[in-house]
Amino acid sequence: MLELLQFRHSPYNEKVRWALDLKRVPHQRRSLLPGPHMSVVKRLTGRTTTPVLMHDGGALDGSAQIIEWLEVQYPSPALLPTDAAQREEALRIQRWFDDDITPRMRRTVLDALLQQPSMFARIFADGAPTLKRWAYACVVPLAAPLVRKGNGITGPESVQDGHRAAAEAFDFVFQRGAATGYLCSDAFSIADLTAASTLAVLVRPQNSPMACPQPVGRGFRALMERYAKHPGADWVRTIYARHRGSRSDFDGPSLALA
Ligand SMILES: N[C@@H](CCC(=O)N[C@@H](CS)C(=O)NCC(=O)O)C(=O)O
Repeated sequence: MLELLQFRHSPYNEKVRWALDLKRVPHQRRSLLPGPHMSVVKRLTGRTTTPVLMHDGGALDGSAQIIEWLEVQYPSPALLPTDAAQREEALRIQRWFDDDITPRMRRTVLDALLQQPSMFARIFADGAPTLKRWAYACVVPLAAPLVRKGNGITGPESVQDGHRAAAEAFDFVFQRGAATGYLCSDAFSIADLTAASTLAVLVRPQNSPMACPQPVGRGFRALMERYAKHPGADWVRTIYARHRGSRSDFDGPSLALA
């Protein structure tokens, strides 16, 4: 049985959950807490990033690499266009989000969450046993400077840069999605899945795994409201409604789907 080691709220983890769900791949999910995850993940991959997919005794990390592997093992439905030029373009959009837009936006999101460490703890420890949630909420304020440093939150300029990345991405999906509803060709692909997973962190589509525990803190609410009326946010909601389904369960819907 495949096992996904995940953070519950993370664009890269959402990408892989979404691909697994779409392809109806039987698997289990284990939610890790940022921080304590490090020793677990490093032992498996030599790095500390999630998602990690455990398969046949091996461990794969990197959302793009995991999805590439899934695409070979579980080809249907395909996430890559068959046309070579369109496939190259879909992969280029994925790389742009993975390597540029998402890490920049993440600084702004984490900065807003860390203004209220209890909110950060609640989002990431959502679903954990009470005692674990409580212990995590005690540790997060102490670990906040490390989280900032590890994610490149060096001051107001890095937060502003995240806003520039978000604006660029929302404009892009609105403009590129205008003709067919999709970013590449006229069908859903890895480009849409990647862009929507990243922007879902700000849009928080209802009835999806990326909706967060309510109520959200004031700083984070202000951040969500800043982009809620952007037409690109409508694109994200539409893609979620059409292609994500309403699986708000982080912990193993695929077992039920198998
Ligand atoms: N390029 C990687 C990035 C993964 C990544 O940055 N994951 C974050 C969560 S959003 C993480 O696990 N951070 C914790 C760490 O780096 O220790 C991917 O596509 O999977």
